[in-house]
Amino acid sequence: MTKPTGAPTALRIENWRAYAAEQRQRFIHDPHRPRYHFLPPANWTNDPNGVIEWEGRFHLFYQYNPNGPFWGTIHWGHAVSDDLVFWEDLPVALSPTPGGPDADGCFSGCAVNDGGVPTLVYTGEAGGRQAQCLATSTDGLLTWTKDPGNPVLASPPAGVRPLDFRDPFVWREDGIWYMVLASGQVEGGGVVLLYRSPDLREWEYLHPLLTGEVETTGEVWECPNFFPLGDRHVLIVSVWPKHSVHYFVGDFVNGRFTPETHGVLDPDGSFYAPLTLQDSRGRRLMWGWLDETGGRGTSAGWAGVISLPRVLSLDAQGGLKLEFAPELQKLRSRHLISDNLAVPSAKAIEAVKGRSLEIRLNVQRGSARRTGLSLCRSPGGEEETLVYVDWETEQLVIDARRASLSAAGGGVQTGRLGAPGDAVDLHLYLDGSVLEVVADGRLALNARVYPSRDDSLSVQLVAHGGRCMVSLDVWQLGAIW
Ligand code: DQQ
Repeated sequence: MTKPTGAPTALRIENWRAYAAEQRQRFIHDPHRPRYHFLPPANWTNDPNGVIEWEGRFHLFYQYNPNGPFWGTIHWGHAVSDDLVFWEDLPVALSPTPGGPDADGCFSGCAVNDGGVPTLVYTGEAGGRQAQCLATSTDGLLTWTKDPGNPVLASPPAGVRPLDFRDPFVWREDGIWYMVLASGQVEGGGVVLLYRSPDLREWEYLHPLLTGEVETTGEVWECPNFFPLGDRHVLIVSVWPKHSVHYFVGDFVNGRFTPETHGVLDPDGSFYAPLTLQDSRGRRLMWGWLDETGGRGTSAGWAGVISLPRVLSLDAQGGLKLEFAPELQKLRSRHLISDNLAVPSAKAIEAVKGRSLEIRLNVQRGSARRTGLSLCRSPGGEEETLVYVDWETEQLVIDARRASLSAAGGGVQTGRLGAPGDAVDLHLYLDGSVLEVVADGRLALNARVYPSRDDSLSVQLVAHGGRCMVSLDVWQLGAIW
């Protein structure tokens, strides 16, 4: 393994806090850097890992490269929050151990409470092989000791791709630990493998929980989540190499999962590798990785953002619903506008400017073919990002093709609204280069946008091919650092 040469990885908490604060300060003038999303003080992050509520506080771990804003030498970074909104940086939790089963990286995994002992279950990578490892803490989740028995599970069953065997998601049921791991079939598509254990250390393979077809859900699955929701069970998988996230809803009886509904979470976007947690209020919360898409290289000094938390639920048809966690309302620093407006074709909202906004918009069908917003808009419209409902195709669209005059990567993302009726509720969070949108509490699209002009700050309502009515609320949001 390459010895980390970038950021420190073994600082005590006071020194880490000082390091993190200094790093965050470095980026305060970067207009693309989010102000209220969690991301590491500097360098790279990808998947959220090991989210757990422990003694009333939420711990978030994350894939972290201390050596720069690119994937490699993967550690677990760590942060803690009292309220899911404000996060405090904590020292790096896991680093690769030279000569160990995680010598080349501490890949994704989860955190569980093993009879009062906080325990991380993660994938170690060494020499191209992946195996499951444990680490425990005795000082309130600050420092972690790797299990002397690592790896606790070294190789996958026959018929499964031997070099893709990762991302443990573990739960306890009737006094037994269960674990799902993701891989791909040697002949076939992705697979989620089901295991059980009395003690997290001895694992027995049961059977595949679900297998997929290459044509529909890709070659390899990653980052499985499997959990009860209402009276059903939900399986979420991330599809590699396509970077899309699929979910299945069905029943789990006698260890067998029978999916009935299949959908795509956040189609077309930069949202990947989500991890969920059931909190002490019984809510199923979900965070994902928002990848960079702007081709900025390593010059920015940071890359990757953790999404805002969403609360999952099911509709009567077994479709997955999602809403931003209500705690995020704490971010509101100023209510900029609350209005009902007729939109003839395009209407600037003078009161609203900025890239740190929450927008709630109810758009009514009217005679327009498309209704929505232009965001991050320069005064002459040279740069803008469009978010709109296309009533003809019944789609939600983010069109970022003109988001930036200089950065690469802005495309068009679409998601099916499915019989939108006469009005659609849009809930948007804009934070520097991050745009997260939820429509009608059931469809999410996420985009990264990198306007090049300092004055690309305006917001405009737009209606194409007719008129419409909208009601609108906009808040300026504060920073969490
Ligand atoms: N990222 C991790 C893997 C996981 C992938 C490595 C998904 O454990 O499968 O950084 O982004």
